Amino acid sequence: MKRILPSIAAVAVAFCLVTAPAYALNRADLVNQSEHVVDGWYYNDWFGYFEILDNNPAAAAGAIYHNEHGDLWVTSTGDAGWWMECMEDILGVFYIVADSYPSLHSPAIFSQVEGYWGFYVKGSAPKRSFFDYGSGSWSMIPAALRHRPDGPHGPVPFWWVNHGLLDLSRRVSNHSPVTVGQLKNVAATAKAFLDARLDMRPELWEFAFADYGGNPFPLPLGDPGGNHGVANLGQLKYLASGFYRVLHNLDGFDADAWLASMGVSAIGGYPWDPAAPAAGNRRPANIGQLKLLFSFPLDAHASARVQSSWVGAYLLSIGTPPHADPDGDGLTNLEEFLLGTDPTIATPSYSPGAPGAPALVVF
Ligand SMILES: [Ca+2]
Repeated sequence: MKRILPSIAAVAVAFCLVTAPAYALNRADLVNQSEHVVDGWYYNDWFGYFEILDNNPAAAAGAIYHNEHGDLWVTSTGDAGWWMECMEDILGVFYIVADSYPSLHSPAIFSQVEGYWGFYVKGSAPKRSFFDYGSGSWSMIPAALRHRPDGPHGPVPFWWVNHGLLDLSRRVSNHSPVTVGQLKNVAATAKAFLDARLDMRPELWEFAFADYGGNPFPLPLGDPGGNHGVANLGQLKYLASGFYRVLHNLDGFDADAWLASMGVSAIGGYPWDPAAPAAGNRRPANIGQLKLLFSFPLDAHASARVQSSWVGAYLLSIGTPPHADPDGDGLTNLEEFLLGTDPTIATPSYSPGAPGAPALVVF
């Protein structure tokens, strides 16, 4: 930090020439403008979650861990904003003002990503997109920068936020019990996410739940009385089971490695012991367990796809050889399943340029 402080002061002076210094804000002011959530964590409407790392909220300068930006050293600018320096020397230094955030300024003399007025796209972590007003182009910050898409309520992936599963302004303890309504809402949303993300077919959900009680979807959401009851571990495991069958049959996503990073061992493909005494299933499920089971970070694994070998296993289970072509149209049963065509009726050829080929419509 010491090496940049004199230069920060110099630029702060430069800024003062163009932005009249009405007042000075330091890190303690940032803390005071935010709501204390839990432990060292704070939250405010414009900047989101951050954690102070020195247990000293009154410090005028110091480190914070920000939910999306990572480790930052925060100092005063001498006026209405803050200097925030990336402590891993990747993002450089940013000048941030509450009224204009997520627009921010990175002076060229410090920044390793070119000096510019940029616009940070909230929620674009871990890739973290910035729009450079100077060049009129987008830039992406390397995902390697330390980042965890969580907060005091974490771990939670961004698809939870993007699908409205999490109200970041509310405090919920991981030890709170889960209601049946919350469990159904999370499971239904997770299914909708996977349906869109993996182009899941309904038949694969049937297959995924076949060994663990049968496909529960669509869930009976309209049950106001029951929805306020406390969900138990058996219900949680049942609803999560099909998801883990799907997650363990993806290319491009290692479910076991992800669980291991969370401190959980998968036993027989499930993040719980299937041989555990059934009596334990009547214990209440808590919010932390719900988040853990449904917080698979697929939005960070863009290449993840359902394995064709798993689809083939499903086809075999219903007596349809995956590589056979009973209608002789040149498409195997596996290909027809993935295309959504009927494997018993020859699909018209649609090679590019063939007469009558369907046009590709781009919206
Ligand atoms: Ca065929």
